[in-house]
Amino acid sequence: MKDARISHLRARRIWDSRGRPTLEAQVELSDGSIGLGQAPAGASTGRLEAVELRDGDRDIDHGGFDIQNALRQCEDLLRPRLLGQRVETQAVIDQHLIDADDDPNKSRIGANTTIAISIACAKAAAISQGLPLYEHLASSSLKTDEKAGQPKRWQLPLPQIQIFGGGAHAGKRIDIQDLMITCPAASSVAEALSWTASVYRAAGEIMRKRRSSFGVADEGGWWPDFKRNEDALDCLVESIEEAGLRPGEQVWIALDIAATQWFSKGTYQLALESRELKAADIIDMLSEWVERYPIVSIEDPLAEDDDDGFVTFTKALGHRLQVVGDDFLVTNAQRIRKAAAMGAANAVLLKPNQRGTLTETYHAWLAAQELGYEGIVSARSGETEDQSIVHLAIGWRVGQLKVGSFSRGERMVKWNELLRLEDQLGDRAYFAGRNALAPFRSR
Ligand code: 2PG
Ligand code: MG
Repeated sequence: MKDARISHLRARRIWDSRGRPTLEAQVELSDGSIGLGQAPAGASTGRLEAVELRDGDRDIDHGGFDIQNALRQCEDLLRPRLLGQRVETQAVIDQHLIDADDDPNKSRIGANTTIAISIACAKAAAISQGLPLYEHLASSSLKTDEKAGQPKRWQLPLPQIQIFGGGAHAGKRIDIQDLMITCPAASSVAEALSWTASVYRAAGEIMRKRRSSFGVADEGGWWPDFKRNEDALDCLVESIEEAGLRPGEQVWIALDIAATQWFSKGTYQLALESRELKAADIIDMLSEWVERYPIVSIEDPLAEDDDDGFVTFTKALGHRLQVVGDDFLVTNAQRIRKAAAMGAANAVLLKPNQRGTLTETYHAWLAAQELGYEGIVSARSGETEDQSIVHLAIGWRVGQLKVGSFSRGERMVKWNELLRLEDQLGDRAYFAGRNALAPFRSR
């Protein structure tokens, strides 16, 4: 690589898919390469996520969501530290960001500030080297990890795609947050997305025929209008069948319960059905669903602090189901190690802004691999046109990718990028398909 160093760093306010302010970082190198990085934002965030810096005062601009403070951190604190630095090794540039805050959770400078810069640096470095981002990410992480050898063939992740969006993304209209499908039996990304399009359309038709509301939730899934949570699951199975596909053979269900959102004063509250449940009741209810529906993956079945519940659930169902920790593991290598020691969960959601740098996200993925956990790179409910998570999944060889539903531009740019890369890579890549999911590998 040429001796390219950061010559300009600028952060600006842009707007995310919920119309809220977010931060875009622009990094320019001495050879003229420019990288842009944009911070996504969650709605159902884990207590232990790295801190998103917002101005916080509801009486001032944009309901407290503005990011003037984060912009100042970039200008006053990070810019002087980063100017003149080289970017070809991501771990080195990210260490500067990590060192700028005494708090590993980045409460001073904000993980939204650092993730935007971290991504912008990776993109600028890729451009400077004339490499696609996924290839730069693979080779840049190689230097810190000998296991990550440059793959002979790239792996394209299996998508998890939302059909109905509930919970915090749909005014709690139903309790389950994400009702998704995954198509491990498809032969390619193109086929998986084509099946998904048919299911998404069929679900929309069913909602229209029932004269249910047919707007969309935050991530583009149909706005749910059901009396019981199970009605949504029944409707999802019906949509798969209406699309001419076989549930449990071609298309499977993946759920994000986001149970932290249900937890209040020591119990789990299902608002839709006016029920109050204990952890054991939730486990019974989900076990029943797993018997009745073709469910292959459940994310956050219990609240983020319910270690015992997670362990019991994983013991009961972990052999036949992917048990994903999102709020529970917060993309944190330490939390993953602790969970593995307890026997809680068997897969981790990887959200770069939950930690604040690409390198820390990668370390979470390395810890997960060592411990035999699956990985799913994930977008947030508040997104931008940034496509870098698609490249992360490919470059780091993560088996699955979750970016919300099959509508709205901020989602479709990512699915279309994955399709584009499948087409461009041809024989140099293969679709992860069934191999991405442990329950299918052991069958
Ligand atoms: C999640 C994500 C995406 P949010 O919980 O997995 O669905 O939601 O970004 O609001 O945390
Ligand atoms: Mg989640």
